[in-house]
Amino acid sequence: MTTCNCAPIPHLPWQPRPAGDVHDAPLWRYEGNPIIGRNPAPGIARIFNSAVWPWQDGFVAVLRGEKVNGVPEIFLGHSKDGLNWQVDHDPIPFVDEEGRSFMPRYAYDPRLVRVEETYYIIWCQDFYGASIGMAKTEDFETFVRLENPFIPYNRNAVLFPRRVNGNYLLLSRPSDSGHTPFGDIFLSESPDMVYWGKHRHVMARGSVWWESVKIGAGAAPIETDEGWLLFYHGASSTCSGLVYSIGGAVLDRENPSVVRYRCENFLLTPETEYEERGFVANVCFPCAALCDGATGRIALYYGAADSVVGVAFTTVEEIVAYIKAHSVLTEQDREIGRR
Ligand code: BMA
Repeated sequence: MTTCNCAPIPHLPWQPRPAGDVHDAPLWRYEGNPIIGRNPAPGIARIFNSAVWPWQDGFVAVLRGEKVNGVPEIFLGHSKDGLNWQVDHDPIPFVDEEGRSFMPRYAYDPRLVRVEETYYIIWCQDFYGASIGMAKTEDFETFVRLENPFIPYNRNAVLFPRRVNGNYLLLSRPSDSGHTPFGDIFLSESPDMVYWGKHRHVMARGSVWWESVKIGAGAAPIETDEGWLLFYHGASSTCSGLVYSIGGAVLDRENPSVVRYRCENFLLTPETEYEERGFVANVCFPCAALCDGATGRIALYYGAADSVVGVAFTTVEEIVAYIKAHSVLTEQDREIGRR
């Protein structure tokens, strides 16, 4: 039995797997999806690829809000149950170290992770080209920008929820300036969240069709006794554009650039109306996975069709067992990722 190292989240949203569910992978959609629909607040046309974390007696979210002028910004959301959300009407007011307003020109695909007593928000933004932006907060009132960790072009940065061997760990996906037709996941280390190095290759885009164009880390990894459970996205090319599915892997606990298990099957692929139809069709894009340490239940938050937010459920035990049972590793997965 696989166990996790997560704190209890007694109020984690949950729905059991529906009887008669015919999906191969044990990851099932919330029946009330989408949980955030279109036009959720004045001036915001769509909220999708967004991340959630427990906060006080409820949850807080960093939301990718596409404004009615088309510019994406990050908005804060609050929820008691993780399913019904109040969305702030103004973007998060980021400041610099001196407290002066320091807003990104655009910001999208945010992730949210607590490490020790600090909450970090990590997103993609303009840095003379698409790259990674970061900020920290301790109270969800003051949000202080950190130095950008990488030069362009880079996207899909995901922080680990604890230091490993004394260093912060950040996954990212080096890219180009457009709709990047390639992409592998890399790992970088930092002693202070400012200087990043010891870069390692983690996983290449896959040899199977659903992740053959590019992959990118999705949710902050969940620590289990088998290793770090990582939900990621994989894109494949079709006659009508890219299709984004959700995949799963388990990374080595002490050396996370080594992949221990990697599922050759997708865990979830667009098939509902709200995933197949929208601003960008056929997208399931995971950004957060919350795990209740008491039960091993997981709530996975994902953007659907670049239009709305959905939730899916699984358990640590079931999903790790499925990933292990269908694991196919390449030489690049197994190696430490240094050349
Ligand atoms: C990627 C990112 C995501 C988006 C996806 C599908 O390149 O921009 O934000 O969900 O494309 O459009």
